[in-house]
Amino acid sequence: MSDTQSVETTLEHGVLRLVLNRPDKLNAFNEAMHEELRAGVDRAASDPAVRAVLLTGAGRAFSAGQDLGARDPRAGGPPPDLGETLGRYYNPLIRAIRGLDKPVVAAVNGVAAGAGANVALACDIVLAAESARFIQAFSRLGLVPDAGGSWTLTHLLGEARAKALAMTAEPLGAAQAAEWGLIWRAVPDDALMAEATALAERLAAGPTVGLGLTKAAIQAASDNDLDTQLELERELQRRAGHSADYAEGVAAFLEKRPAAFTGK
Ligand code: T3D
Repeated sequence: MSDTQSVETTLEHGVLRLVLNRPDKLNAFNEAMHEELRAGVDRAASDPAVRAVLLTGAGRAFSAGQDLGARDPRAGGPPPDLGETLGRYYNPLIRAIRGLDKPVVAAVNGVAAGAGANVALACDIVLAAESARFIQAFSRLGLVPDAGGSWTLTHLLGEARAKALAMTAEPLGAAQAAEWGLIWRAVPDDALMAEATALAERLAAGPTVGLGLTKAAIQAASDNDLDTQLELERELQRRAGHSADYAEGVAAFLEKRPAAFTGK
């Protein structure tokens, strides 16, 4: 069921599918799209029926980043406070995706530019159509990478590649992005949605508590030393061990049958 204009939202088989839906603007972010996407992520957090999220774009693009139609300097007036937009929309969105205790899959169906690229890269598992490109378009406008891009690129690729991508704004193809470890996998265009849906449904049928804790552990690893991370693993494993899905997983193993996880 579609319930919004700028982001189409459907829930099926435990997967909340969020489709950025401004295809005539290559799904560029305006305020309405920000608000609807944020509402979708918030629903994923609060609705126990949601056990995974799939984020993709309508039409030929994933997202071209900020809607530049709302940034026309020829309209006159003082320069916009771009820090305000980041503080109000992009930063909370990235924090919400990273903080969500459920898996988020991105299916990058076409070009992902500027903040559009970095929203995709904030997701937990990123699949991209072979024809898709990631463009750190900011330098073409005199801006810096945002939506977490300066952090994500540097953590995943290292300074050399992060700086080159950000300073040149050269498009990075999906296959190269996968080879460099920026995304999980490049997929033939006509197979993308089926593969991404199957992956999201598989995750949605998984041990949701354990997957959420796994996400938290891996995200924390970038900033922790080994001792701190070992202590974190101990704490998270204690919590995972209290989940119903852990009991089910062990029972299923001992009974030589597939586990039927409930997400609890
Ligand atoms: O501002 C703040 O609040 C700070 C936050 C900033 C975050 C950012 O994301 S800054 C970066 C903004 N994004 C860009 O700079 C990318 C701009 N777009 C492009 O460079 C190109 O469109 C693409 C490389 C993504 C795709 O090129 P192409 O040739 O496939 O398509 P196109 O012809 O350029 O675009 C198709 C239509 O989408 C076109 O509209 P038209 O002429 O058919 O009516 C184009 O104007 C529109 N479009 C594409 N990107 C945007 C956009 N409209 C508004 N905003 C866009 N970002």
